[in-house]
Amino acid sequence: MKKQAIAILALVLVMVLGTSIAYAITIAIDGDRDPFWDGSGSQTPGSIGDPDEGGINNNVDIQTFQWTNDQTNFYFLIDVHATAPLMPVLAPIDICLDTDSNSSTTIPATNGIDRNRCSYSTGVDGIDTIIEAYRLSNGSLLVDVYDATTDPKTWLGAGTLGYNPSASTPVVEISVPVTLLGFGSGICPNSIPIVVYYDGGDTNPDDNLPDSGSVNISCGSPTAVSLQSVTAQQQGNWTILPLLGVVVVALLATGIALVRRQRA
Ligand SMILES: [Ca+2]
Ligand SMILES: [Ca+2]
Ligand SMILES: [Ca+2]
Ligand SMILES: [Ca+2]
Repeated sequence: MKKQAIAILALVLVMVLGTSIAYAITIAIDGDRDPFWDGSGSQTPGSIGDPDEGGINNNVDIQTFQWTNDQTNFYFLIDVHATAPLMPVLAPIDICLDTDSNSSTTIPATNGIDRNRCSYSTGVDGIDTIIEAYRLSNGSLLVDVYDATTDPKTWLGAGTLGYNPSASTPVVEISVPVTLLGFGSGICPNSIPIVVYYDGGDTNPDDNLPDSGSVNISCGSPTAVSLQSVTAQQQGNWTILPLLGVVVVALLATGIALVRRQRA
């Protein structure tokens, strides 16, 4: 193969790889911080910080809360004021949302535990949905999504929890289908009041983000993130198949060009 043809093929490969990286964004829910959490592919995750509280052990002390979404899922990240987060067995992380911005759809007064976790003591009202992430002693990682306006809460469905203290950049990652939050099909609020609760197991006090009031997160445009998925395998399919197709076309084109030159 001539040098020119090799150079053209290399250029095509670089262009294809660059295009794939720009659009095939995957946040793997594996407890390891993906670089996409710093922004990539036309999406910039929301981010809010929380102080290092002296009375809270740093491995259960929220430092950063981040979020982003695509058409299918909401993605959340929690980092702590320590090298790695700790999730003791059955000690949950709760993400409490006011999905309808309506204070009358809220946690009943009879459910004191969730009212307390969702920071009701400091004036937050209107929480109607709770995303609860926790792990079992057998190693299972679970995310339950609840309608919190009933007592007991009504289970709506499951999300995905990523927790791995041995990861190279350990964080807690959570994904939840937007449909479980009542979003999707054109319903995507600009503002969703939210409170995060991190239970440290036997460590008291627990951390709330914020300490009072609520953080507004945006569901944003349903196309804020393109082609995200929660598994590396799907990214491989999306990235490699089109790449193989373009490489085959490029090789054929190069071959035809060489044959034509030899004949000429
Ligand atoms: Ca990850
Ligand atoms: Ca602390
Ligand atoms: Ca904190
Ligand atoms: Ca509400």
